[in-house]
Amino acid sequence: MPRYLITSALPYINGIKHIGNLAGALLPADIYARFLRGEGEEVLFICATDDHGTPAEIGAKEEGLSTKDYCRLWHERQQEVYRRFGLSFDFFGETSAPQNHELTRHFYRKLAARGYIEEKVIEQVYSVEDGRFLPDRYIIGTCPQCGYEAALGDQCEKCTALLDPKDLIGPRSLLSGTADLEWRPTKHLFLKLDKLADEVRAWVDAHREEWPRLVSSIAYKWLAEGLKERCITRDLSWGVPVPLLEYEGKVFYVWFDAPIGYISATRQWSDLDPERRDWRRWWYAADDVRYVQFMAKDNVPFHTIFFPAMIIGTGEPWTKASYIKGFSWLTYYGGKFSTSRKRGIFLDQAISLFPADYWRYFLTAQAPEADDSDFTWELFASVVNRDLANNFGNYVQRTLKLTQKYFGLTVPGGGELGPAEQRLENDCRELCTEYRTHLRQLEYRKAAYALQRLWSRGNLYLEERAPWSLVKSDREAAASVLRTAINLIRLFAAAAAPIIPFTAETVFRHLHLSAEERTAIDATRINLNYLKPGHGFEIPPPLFRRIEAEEVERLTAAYAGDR
Ligand code: B3M
Ligand code: ZN
Repeated sequence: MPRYLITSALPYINGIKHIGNLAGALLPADIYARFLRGEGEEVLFICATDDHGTPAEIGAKEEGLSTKDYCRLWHERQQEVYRRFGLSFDFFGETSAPQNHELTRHFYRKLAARGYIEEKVIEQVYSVEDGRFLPDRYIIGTCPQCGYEAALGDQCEKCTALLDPKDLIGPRSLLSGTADLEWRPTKHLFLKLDKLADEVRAWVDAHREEWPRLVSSIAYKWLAEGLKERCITRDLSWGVPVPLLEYEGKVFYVWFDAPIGYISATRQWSDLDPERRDWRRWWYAADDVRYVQFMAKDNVPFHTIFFPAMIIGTGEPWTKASYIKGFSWLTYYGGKFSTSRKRGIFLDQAISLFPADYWRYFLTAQAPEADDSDFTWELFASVVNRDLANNFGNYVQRTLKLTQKYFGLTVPGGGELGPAEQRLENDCRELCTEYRTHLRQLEYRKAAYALQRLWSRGNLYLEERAPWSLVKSDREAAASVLRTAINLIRLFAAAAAPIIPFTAETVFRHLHLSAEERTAIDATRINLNYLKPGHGFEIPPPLFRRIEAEEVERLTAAYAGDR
């Protein structure tokens, strides 16, 4: 039986992320972790802030803080927001931690010792007006591959091509907008990806059948372009310093130390309790670990090529990804979310507008899996109203209130289960099996669809058996229907728990369920006669509220940005 190591792409430290970041990495990773824990699997779910690179340096300057203080502040703020969204990391670390500095230097030394690092003097962009060398990300221009006009010097976010600032057509400084850029010579270190290409390709080939098409196609596109040596150092003061005498003022490229952050965040976790936790057990010669990574598609090249090449180059048995779940974009009214243009919805705003579970459910049902998925407030409201409020929420209220009205606040006794209940149980068994299969296979839209059909099946049962009229002619039979219906609530909440954990918790509490009574959705354990007559319950407040048209209008106007 494998153990499951789960990581979500490490969010950049600079500021609160938007709901697209939640949809395309953090949330699906969390749902998977919660689901597997519920299935009794051993899981370690790790994330961290990606602290290095230019975004932190620039952000700190803007806020008048030292980069260190800036990172501490935003790390805490991000952690707090993720907690409010119910993200159940076993540990949320930071790539600026000493553990990451140490491990990054270790990777570098191993790669250098094995001949995969080369030093070169290169011409680098110096901006006279800005008075500094410009990191690749601060040079903007037209992508030579696809013609996108706002490509950055390291990558075109439209076509995902990895770029060099030299490739850009019409380059300008992103800081000042100046086109007065000079090339000046400076020394840098390069990772010889070309020498590792065959081994990386063999590794990708070994996974080609299993990985989602989105992921393997990006990997093969990259391999087809040919792997070239890649600069892994930068002229910056914030980052992991290069441990060489003549490299003062230079640090490792953020994409060199960030993926190592997965490992070192695990080490941060185990350093807190070394008697009971062992990071190596997950990361080093860990043959029984199934490692699943979650990320948006622009991160895929780094995880299918660059990081595995680094690992292979060390010659050491670091854990490589078994499965990579890549996501397309969540768009906002057909366009991109934009932090700089304040377009879209940031997580702190989102959580102040609606409880976490509304977002968690919506972003699962509309997950940008194979294709981009478009956010509109109309769609958000219609999914919340239809699936959460009208379907699941109503079912719970209706069932418990009817029971209270006719039998009081305990599971009613009497009556026999008949063919309708048998059919119901069979259907639930099938739908739960389907749901669990989709979650195992990381198919989020399909999983949400199965869940929604499971809830509908409950409403259908109520309609079919109509306990409100049955009670007049056959009180015992009505009791058995409502008893079954309450048992269904338990099943519905247990199934939904990985996706909407807060609501599931509310339901469990009101049904007075113990910890072990809160799971059990595998077909062999489904039992609609589990909660026995006399078991007490309370009526929860309405689980979800409907979002009406005026509110949609108000939100649409308030979150328009400059579109
Ligand atoms: N911070 C990019 C991003 O947030 C980058 C991911 C690092 S994963 C090791 O999209
Ligand atoms: Zn492009």
